Amino acid sequence: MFEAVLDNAALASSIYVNIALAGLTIIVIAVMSRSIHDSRAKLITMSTLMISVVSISSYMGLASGLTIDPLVMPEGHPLAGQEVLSLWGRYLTWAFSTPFILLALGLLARSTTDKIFSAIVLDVFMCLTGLAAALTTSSHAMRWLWYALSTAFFVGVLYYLLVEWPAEADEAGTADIFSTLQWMTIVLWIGYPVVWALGNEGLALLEVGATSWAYSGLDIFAKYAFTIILVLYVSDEPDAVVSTSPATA
Ligand code: RET
Repeated sequence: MFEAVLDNAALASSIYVNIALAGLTIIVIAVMSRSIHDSRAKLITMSTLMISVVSISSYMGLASGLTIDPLVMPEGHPLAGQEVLSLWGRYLTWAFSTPFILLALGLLARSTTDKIFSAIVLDVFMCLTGLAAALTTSSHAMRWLWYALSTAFFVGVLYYLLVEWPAEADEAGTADIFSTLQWMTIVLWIGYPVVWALGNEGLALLEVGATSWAYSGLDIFAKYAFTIILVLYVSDEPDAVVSTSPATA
């Protein structure tokens, strides 16, 4: 599958641009983290750094063709009987990268361990059932049933982002930065199921290169821009993010 990627300029660029940006983000954050000393502020920073560590590995998997396969679509799919290129490694590796986004947001809101844990479990299963939707070739209906299950888990994640964590961020004194990152996350994350539905694996309105670029574009903002915004805030080490809680300080 390595050649199949190189032969398609849109597909190849959507992958290589992200390898470069993930690498750059890792270097920038690693350098910035040297001047952050509080352990809690550092944990938030390291959590965001891990997003790019997973991302560069994920895109290497795609670039090498290791996590891409041609799948024959079942009856009922717009491309039934034809081979569709599935970049299934994306869905698998989201299960490792998105928890770090939620961990960073949960820590920023000073949420409790049980809530962060629940949001992350729902998120991991959202990604894994999304992977199942992409890999199911036995039945078209089953592909969309997996999609529906994944969406149900996503609604659970949105509950934490929209209801639980904003209230906690308010109390913690991080409401301003939290609401910026919260809305960025909500809007961008809703883009992923939309791209899946419109992309070559769903309704096939977009071909493989356009589908991949749509995910890559979302990734650039949901991962690297998110990371930079959060670490710029944390690097000031404001009272609201350091180890001693504002209430006991
Ligand atoms: C899928 C398809 C099935 C339905 C839903 C999905 C949601 C995916 C999301 C992905 C977010 C990914 C991010 C990656 C950054 O590393 C699996 C596309 C609901 C929300 C932020």
